[in-house]
Amino acid sequence: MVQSNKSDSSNIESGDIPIQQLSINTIRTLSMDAVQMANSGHPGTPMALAPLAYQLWAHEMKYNPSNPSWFNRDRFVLSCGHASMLLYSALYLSGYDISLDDIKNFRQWDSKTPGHPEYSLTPGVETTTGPLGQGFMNGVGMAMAEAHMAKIYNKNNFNIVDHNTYVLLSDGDIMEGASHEAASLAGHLGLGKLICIYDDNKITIDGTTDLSYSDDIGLRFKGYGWDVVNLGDVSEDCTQIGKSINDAKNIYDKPSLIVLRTHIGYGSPKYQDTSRAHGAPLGEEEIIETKKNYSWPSEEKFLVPEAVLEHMNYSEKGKRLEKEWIELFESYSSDFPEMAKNFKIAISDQIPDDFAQEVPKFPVSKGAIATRVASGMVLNEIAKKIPWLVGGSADLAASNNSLIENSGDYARGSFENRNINWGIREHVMCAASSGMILHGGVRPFAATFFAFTDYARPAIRLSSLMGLPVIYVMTHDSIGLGEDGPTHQPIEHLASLRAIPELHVIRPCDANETAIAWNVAIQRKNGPTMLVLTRQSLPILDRDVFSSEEGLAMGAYIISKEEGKSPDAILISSGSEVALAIDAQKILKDRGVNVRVVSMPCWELFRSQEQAYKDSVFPKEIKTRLSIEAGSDFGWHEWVGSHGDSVAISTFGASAPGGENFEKFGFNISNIISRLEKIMT
Ligand SMILES: Cc1ncc(C[n+]2csc(CCOP(=O)(O)OP(=O)(O)O)c2C)c(N)n1
Ligand SMILES: [Mg+2]
Repeated sequence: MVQSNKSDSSNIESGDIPIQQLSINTIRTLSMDAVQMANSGHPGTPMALAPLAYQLWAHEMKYNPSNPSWFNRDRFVLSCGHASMLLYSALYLSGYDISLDDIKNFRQWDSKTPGHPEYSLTPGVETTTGPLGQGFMNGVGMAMAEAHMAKIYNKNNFNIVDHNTYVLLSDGDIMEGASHEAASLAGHLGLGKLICIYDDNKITIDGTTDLSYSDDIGLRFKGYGWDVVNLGDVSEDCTQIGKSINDAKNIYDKPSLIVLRTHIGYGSPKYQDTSRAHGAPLGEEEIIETKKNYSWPSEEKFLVPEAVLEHMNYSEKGKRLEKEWIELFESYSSDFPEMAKNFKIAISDQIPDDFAQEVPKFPVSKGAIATRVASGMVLNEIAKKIPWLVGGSADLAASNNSLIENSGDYARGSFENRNINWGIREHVMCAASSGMILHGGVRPFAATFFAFTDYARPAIRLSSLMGLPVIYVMTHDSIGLGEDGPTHQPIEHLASLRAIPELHVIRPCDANETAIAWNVAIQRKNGPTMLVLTRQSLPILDRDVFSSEEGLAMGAYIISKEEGKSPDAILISSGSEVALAIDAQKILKDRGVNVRVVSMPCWELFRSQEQAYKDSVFPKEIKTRLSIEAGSDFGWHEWVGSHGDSVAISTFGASAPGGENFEKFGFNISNIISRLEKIMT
């Protein structure tokens, strides 16, 4: 660090400091000032990585700040989302729709510059990051989507899909188990367009990394099949950084990891290379001393030299890049009109108008069929209509019925295929599915056993937070799966997933509800849907006798009406227990108890209905309500009320045949009747 006594504006204006260094120091000081003003945030990493950010946004990346959604832009993911001021400073200086006031509003209510980057809030932010490791996995999905689209749509000299995904990784990102899934999959697939930079600063919150970590990162990633370059201690050397990025751009068959030794809190006399620089404002005095070290006017705050704004503004270049691409796309359209049309449909996820009519119906004559099996049949019909639907399972494709029959395996060299073999990697499966949607041009589904949503919950939560329409296909949904036993039998899962805001959890009761569930999931564009499906066969309900399965779209509907004007009680059920509730209704009728059966496959959809509809399903005066669902009763009070009760499971399941489990856990007519009688008296 070169010490300088000059610390007034004359120094900045004199032209003594090269524009590159001025730009880097602007990123640094903006980050320090914003964190200080917010009195919270993470200054140290933006200070250290300012040269890298400068090099990426000013020289290496292809983007158009005037149109952040230009399809062929490079994607940048700040996996270590806590360093958000690095991203905001870079986006502001390169000309995105972010003002200096937005920077000053860092971390404030309703600002464009939240504590951690949030997708759709800030132009140029490609994904929401903060939980370490997630951004890495999203980036893998983006690169997978790019490879898929490039393989399908690029023709002759028309590389209409041709861009890189850059991901910035911190020690935390690399330590998280998620990084193993991400790196292993990316290496296996040979995602050459994925370029990750590891911020090797040897500091985390609790101190130096040697407290908890001594991996040989180069060896680890080489083992995964990556190209690894250890740049060493050159974090101030933009030429070397630029060269390594260019080398990485020219590697097409392997993802790249650039390991860059950096110094957190760079330039801070007291805090450089200490964890103190990680997550707290430096303090006014330390900022003054640090600015002196940068030869920066030490008393000035949020100083942005005109020359830097001019130098870093990428608008003209960005517009030119996009224009060139539009011209390329126009020529492509005249040579390959059908492909161009399909490309546009795919990137806008344009579901055909008549799609709902194409969803299959299952006649009662088909006999009993598991909802997972029905799902597989529906999926294959849908896949014909929506060729940009891709997806797969975490090594349970046959059990999840998640194979698209007329397509092959998505793999190195055959990225055009639609069946993704995620391997036993539920977490990256879900997070990369989000990444694929964020990239655009594909609509992914992700499948595993319902109990193993636990392995992917952080990614499912983020897809909900971002409002991404991933479709989760979760089979083996209860004790009904049988002999595999309690490790595999979901109990609290329905409740815990229903607790995630914006996630639609749908548990259909038969094959026809399953078909409607798929339709509802496909049509939803502003958030994820989880289909919760049985392993075991379920009867197909005769819709000439019972209400139409279309009721699923309302979240809950009267599937089997009471006799006469008003019921004595309401049985509310979902999935495999609905048929049982209907059987109980018959027996109760013989005993002179007149009940209504409500199929309630999706709480979230039902909540969004008008009050009048909700009251028509659950009339306020009918307080005798019993829910029947093979899972925790947590949350059911919302529907059964204080007079109601729940036939549910409050322990773990058991290893036994599914039918026996149901019997033993009280999912039988006699228990339903006795529980109902208790609340009727
Ligand atoms: C999954 C997860 N666990 C914990 C945290 C809290 N946290 C934020 S940053 C961080 C580690 C900081 O070290 P590093 O990732 O190396 O970032 P640096 O301080 O070097 O910028 C932790 C534990 C988190 N954001 N996400
Ligand atoms: Mg670190």
